[in-house]
Amino acid sequence: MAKQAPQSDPAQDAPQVGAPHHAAAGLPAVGHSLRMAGEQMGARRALSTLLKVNQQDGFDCPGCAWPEPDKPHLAEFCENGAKAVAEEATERRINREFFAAHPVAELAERSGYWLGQQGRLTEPMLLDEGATHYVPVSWDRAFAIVAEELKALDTPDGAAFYTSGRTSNEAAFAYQLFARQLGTNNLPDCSNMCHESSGSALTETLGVGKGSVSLKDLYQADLIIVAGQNPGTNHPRMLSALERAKRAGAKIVSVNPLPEAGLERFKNPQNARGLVGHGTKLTDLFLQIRLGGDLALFRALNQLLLKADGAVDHDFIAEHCLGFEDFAAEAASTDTAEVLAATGLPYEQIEELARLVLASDKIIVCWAMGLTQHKHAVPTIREVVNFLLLRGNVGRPGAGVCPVRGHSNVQGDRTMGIFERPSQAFLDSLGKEFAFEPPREHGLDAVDTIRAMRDGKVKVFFAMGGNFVAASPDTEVTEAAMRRCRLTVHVSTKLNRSHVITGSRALILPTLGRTDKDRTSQGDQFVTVEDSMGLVHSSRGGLRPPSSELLSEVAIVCRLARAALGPQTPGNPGGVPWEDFAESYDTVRDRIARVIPGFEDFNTKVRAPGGFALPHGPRDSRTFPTHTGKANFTVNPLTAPEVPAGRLLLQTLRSHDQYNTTIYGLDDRYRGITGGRRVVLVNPADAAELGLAEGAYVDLVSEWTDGVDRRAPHFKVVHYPVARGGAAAYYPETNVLVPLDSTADISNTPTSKAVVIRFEAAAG
Ligand SMILES: Nc1nc2c(c(=O)[nH]1)N[C@H]1C(S)=C(S)[C@@H](COP(=O)(O)OP(=O)(O)OC[C@H]3O[C@@H](n4cnc5c(=O)[nH]c(N)nc54)[C@H](O)[C@@H]3O)O[C@H]1N2
Ligand SMILES: Nc1nc2c(c(=O)[nH]1)N[C@H]1C(S)=C(S)[C@@H](COP(=O)(O)OP(=O)(O)OC[C@H]3O[C@@H](n4cnc5c(=O)[nH]c(N)nc54)[C@H](O)[C@@H]3O)O[C@H]1N2
Ligand SMILES: [Mo]
Repeated sequence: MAKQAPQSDPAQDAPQVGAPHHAAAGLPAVGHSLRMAGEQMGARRALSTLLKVNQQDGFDCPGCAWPEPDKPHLAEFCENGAKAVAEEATERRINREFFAAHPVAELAERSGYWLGQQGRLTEPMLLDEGATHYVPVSWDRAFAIVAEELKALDTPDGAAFYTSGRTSNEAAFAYQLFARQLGTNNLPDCSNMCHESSGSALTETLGVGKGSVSLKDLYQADLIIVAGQNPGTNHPRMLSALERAKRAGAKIVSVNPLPEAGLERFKNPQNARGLVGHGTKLTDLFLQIRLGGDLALFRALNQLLLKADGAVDHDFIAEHCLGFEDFAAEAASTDTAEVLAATGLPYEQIEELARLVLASDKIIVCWAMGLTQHKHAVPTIREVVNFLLLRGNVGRPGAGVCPVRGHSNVQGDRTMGIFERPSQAFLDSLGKEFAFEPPREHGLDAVDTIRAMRDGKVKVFFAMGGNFVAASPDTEVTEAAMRRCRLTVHVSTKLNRSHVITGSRALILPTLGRTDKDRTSQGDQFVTVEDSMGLVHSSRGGLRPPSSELLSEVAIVCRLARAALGPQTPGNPGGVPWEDFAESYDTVRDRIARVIPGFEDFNTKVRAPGGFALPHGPRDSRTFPTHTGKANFTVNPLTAPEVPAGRLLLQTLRSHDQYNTTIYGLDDRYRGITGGRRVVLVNPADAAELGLAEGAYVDLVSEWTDGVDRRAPHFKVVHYPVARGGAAAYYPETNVLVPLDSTADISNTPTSKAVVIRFEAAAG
């Protein structure tokens, strides 16, 4: 039997601190995943469900976007994937009695952890104007309310349609079509806060805003650089790929302000050696870089390579690239003193990395939030591309760019048109297929949506999944912005903070998750997703849905579209067969096949075992669909975050027991922290200078040019081997510290890895 949800809300600021681990996974990971799954689902349901994860007839793990190998292991999931599955497939339920018992004001005082622990949502709920409690509402009435509020807007741009990255391709395609038929490109998504910097940098330099490598490339690489990523926690199955690469002779370099356990040593839980032995040592060279020092590192590396004999692939550059001379001149001017200050690394380590590079024919660079969430994130990633282009490491086996995506279908959602700045070609194709004129003006991204709500310009906020209030920066500003809306709507599986910080009216629309069986009048339906490496495959849930009231995301979009756009029969301008879409996802896929390049014969190709790979010009044929038609070198002046004396730079990161804003538990096992989340990790030398005793309680106060002090109270100081000058604490508790206007140049991504803070003794 599954255990009941906790009644009380445990204190989160009294953690225990032990020694950090030096290896990831192994037997403890297996034990943790099964225990948590058993608590939420009961042992039998847990086992049968977990055996379906990432199998060809099963469902795509809602954990992360890491691809499945050709021949999946019998248990192709990881500890954290199992937690994500258990979180969704839990047997706990939230019913109308729950909402009757808890006023919204009380729920707003609860932690995100407690809210999530209550179970799956089971019926549509309405919080009416002036009401204190959510009450049940019929689906028809719910859609009528949204339609009514949309009609009352002066302009369609008064609405914003957010997407979190779990939404299937079919739902995403229908959703963006609905928004554009309504007349707006306001389609912000979690990507705006995540890998947008990668998309911006890669589109400009290579012409495709996605990674250029497959799993096979990783297995063939000579050198893999992992910068700004913690795969042991966030992409555990990547460790299996790194282990395999390592056994084939690859060298692995990790660039990180923290010594992350997963990158040091990996005990593969899928084989006996990993379960009981010492595991595989993964990292050959660890560069403990200062926060935001990566641009300086790659500039210095490029400078060294330009000086080395025969290091530059002149043939590749002459045939495929532009801008090499300007880049080379800039790189040659790199000032070593500036590099040392920005990176905090001994120069010998950078030289050692250069030697590894020169000894390697095929190189891959992997990265995640450690590179993307900085003010200079886009130039940093552009400089990574310069580094790879220099030696022709794009568009051949074993080499390329590997931005490791987060949400399991965040890449697919973008491919389907979830983007506030769609290309004209995409809009042309969409408009032609459905005989309507899509809006051409760019819409709002996540940060601009918050500004527009704050300023009263966006009045209807609709979210397809996610937890916008908790995931966004500047929590107080974002919450006030949400409260100014006329209507906030969330299509969700679980209760979260965004349901209780609401507009004048609010709706919770409960939906099926990945693990649930999706049955319509046309039989069992499956959906499709695209992984981090551009492979599209199907996902089919098998569990009985938590309630017969739930609709799929596709059905919700289609019924809403019908209610908001009015009756349109096929053949009429703008006619979309919404009813067919809702009943048969093949009919959605047939349209995707006609609108989006690479999806021709979608319904046939996706039924092949393992699905199919989307075309990728740079990878497949060294064709670069950039504005110049070539791969572009870029000039990226050296910058690094500036931190005044007496302050540290804070990065906000994930613990081992969370999925973004979903908190599974209060432990961060690999970092040795248990029983709480309100900790701040500080280097002992910095702590000594700042007078921060181990175990002391402090308030974190961020400083920004607007002069406002943003405060996160009561964090326990932990002395930890982080790079000097930086500190680390968990997201989302620290989002209150990230100023809304502190965003990356070009991509507008919040600088969640670079917040200047001071410490004040905590009250009480
Ligand atoms: N279990 C689990 N899996 C997840 C998620 C989750 O929350 N839980 N989230 C998913 C999502 S949406 C995403 S985007 C990914 C996130 O995956 P990650 O990017 O791995 O997540 P973070 O915890 O933000 O970790 C950032 C890493 O970058 C390092 N870092 C920070 N700043 C810098 C820097 O300036 N330079 C360098 N070189 N390193 C730096 C940090 O020390 C840390 O190791 O994971 C996905 N998978
Ligand atoms: N300070 C700071 N802020 C950050 C980050 C950071 O590193 N630091 N990281 C950023 C990143 S990388 C990201 S991606 C964003 C994440 O932002 P979001 O994607 O908005 O947040 P999540 O926490 O992943 O959303 C969790 C909610 O999604 C709903 N959900 C889960 N599964 C489904 C489903 O199948 N369908 C539907 N409709 N709903 C579902 C559940 O109700 C759950 O409560 O946060 C960003 N914010
Ligand atoms: Mo993300």
